[in-house]
Amino acid sequence: MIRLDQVRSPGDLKGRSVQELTSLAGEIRDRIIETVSRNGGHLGASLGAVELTLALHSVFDSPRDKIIWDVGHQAYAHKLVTGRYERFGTLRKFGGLSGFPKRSESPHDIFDTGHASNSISVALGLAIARDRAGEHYNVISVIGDGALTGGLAFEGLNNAGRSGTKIIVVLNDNSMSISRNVGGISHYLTRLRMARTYTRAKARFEQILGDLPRFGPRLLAFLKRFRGGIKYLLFPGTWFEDLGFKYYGPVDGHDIGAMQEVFARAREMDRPVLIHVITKKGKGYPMAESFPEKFHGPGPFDVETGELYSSGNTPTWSEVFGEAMVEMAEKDPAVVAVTAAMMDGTGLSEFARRFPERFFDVGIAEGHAVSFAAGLALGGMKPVVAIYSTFLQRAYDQIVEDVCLQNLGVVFAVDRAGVVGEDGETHQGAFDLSYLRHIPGMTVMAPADETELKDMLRTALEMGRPVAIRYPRGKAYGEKSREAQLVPVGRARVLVEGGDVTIFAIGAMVYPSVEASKILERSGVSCGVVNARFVKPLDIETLLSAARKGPIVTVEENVPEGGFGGAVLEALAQAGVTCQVLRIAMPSRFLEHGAQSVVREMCGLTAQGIAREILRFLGQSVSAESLSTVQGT
Ligand SMILES: Cc1ncc(C[n+]2csc(CCOP(=O)(O)OP(=O)(O)O)c2C)c(N)n1
Repeated sequence: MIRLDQVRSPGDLKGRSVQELTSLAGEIRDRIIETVSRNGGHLGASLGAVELTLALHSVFDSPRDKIIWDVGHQAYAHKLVTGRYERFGTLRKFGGLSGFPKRSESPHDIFDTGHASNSISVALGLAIARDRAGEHYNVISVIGDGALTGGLAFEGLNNAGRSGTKIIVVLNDNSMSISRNVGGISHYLTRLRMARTYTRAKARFEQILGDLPRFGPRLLAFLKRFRGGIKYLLFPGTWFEDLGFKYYGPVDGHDIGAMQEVFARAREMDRPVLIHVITKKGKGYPMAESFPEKFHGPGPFDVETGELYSSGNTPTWSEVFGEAMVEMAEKDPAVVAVTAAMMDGTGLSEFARRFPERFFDVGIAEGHAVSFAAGLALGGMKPVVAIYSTFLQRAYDQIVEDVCLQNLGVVFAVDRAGVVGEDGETHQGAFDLSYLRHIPGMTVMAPADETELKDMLRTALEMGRPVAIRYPRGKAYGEKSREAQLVPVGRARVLVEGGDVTIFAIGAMVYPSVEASKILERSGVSCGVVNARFVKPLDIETLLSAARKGPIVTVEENVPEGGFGGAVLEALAQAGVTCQVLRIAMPSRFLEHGAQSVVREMCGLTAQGIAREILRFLGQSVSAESLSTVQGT
């Protein structure tokens, strides 16, 4: 019997019996549960894909054969059998293993994934390049039924099927996205799943037809002449076959032997093959099987009880947004919410419960979500589209063409904007200010605290034009909540008066900037702080009056290019004002994973980091003492 700590590479899985691999699956599960319970992570998907991973790696020959994991959140078992067992305890920690496949981490990670639905397209491109080069490896896309709701997956299927290229798609169907999967495709997969009973049903059907005295036998013969015959009648068209794929399934995704057989058959075929594998999300950890949403991507938890370790009572930004949505919806029946498979993550669960007819989970379909919201707005509704900053990148064209060009009243609640933390590069909300700010007609706001988030949501809903409100992951500041008020559009708020330098901060960087000004004061620097509130339109008047006094510092959680600091520079140039400007922002590169606080610190996006940068900028010496004065505030 091989133990997990003896598996150095997938080669060690070759020739092992199903019994050995099944026992290894148990060990892998234990290691995943133990690690995720400490570090947080994508538990359910990874537990569900353990046998699938072992079957793939025991049949195929990675890294010669290329496995592309869609989203990549299910790839923990893959990491464990591809030489990363020892480092697995560092999963998602700063400097440790990434929670997603990373080419820089292992030759077995063929492609950096994190965003859903692209694996078939990537696999097809790779397969065509292989054929052109006269090479003969296999290319396998492993895609979930949730990821299959994304339009990009269909574009991939459409072209892969048509091309006739040798490519294998493993559809890992657990009938769950993060929440229960939605839409017609999900419904269709359920029907295919039912085909397990097809053989029995077919025999019964043939018997019934055969028994019918006059037309029965003739109808039976007629049906059998057609491709798929009775199967098509009972399960109209295996759509994948119509697209050009050889369809195998459904296969039990926890039966290693059964999967090995089908994978070996697929390996020998010289055309597109789709293998439909049925798995259970959270398999092997009863809590995760029973509560798949909670255990999709939990923070640290107690393995015995399944209780998540609490991180205090302060609400998260998403929770504040969700509460505000309920309040707005209570007052205005036109308010509706749209999410792209992130009901819980965006804080909309309570809204969905209270207003099921006004809540739309459209699946992993950000582009569709935005165009759909445009239609809702056109028809007189007030849609709020809640999407994470990085996932909204998928809908850039729809924001430009379908919303802004037509000046429609769609509100974008841009969650996870800024440093995201453990999910790393693919999930950092580093670009939304840049990709939203330049679109004509778009208003871009960022609240400093939860009261302001509620005020901004109310303001945006009253504006009847395209508005984006962006806020980060994690805890808000614990401000007392009150009735939402209107925010004067394009007006900043001066929070601290100061003469030597003025910080213009946006969103979650406002309070750290206020703390930084206190640190600077102790170093003898009089530092004003302005809560900019709007990236667009900018409060030019407040900006110019500060610029007349001295240097300006902008602080934002976005890359500097095209962000808030860029807007300030442009406005100053436009006004013909020459003034020293320091931009403090996320770095101009893809930012690695790690705890949000650690990564923020590394980027200097903390009170002390901001103060340090400003002291350097002003040419003053930076002593540890000067920076430590207001710690704990
Ligand atoms: C473009 C995009 N939108 C949203 C997400 C967030 N997300 C991560 S996993 C997931 C559900 C994926 O479901 P499925 O593919 O069925 O995999 P499962 O978790 O069920 O194994 C979602 C919505 C994402 N990664 N990418």
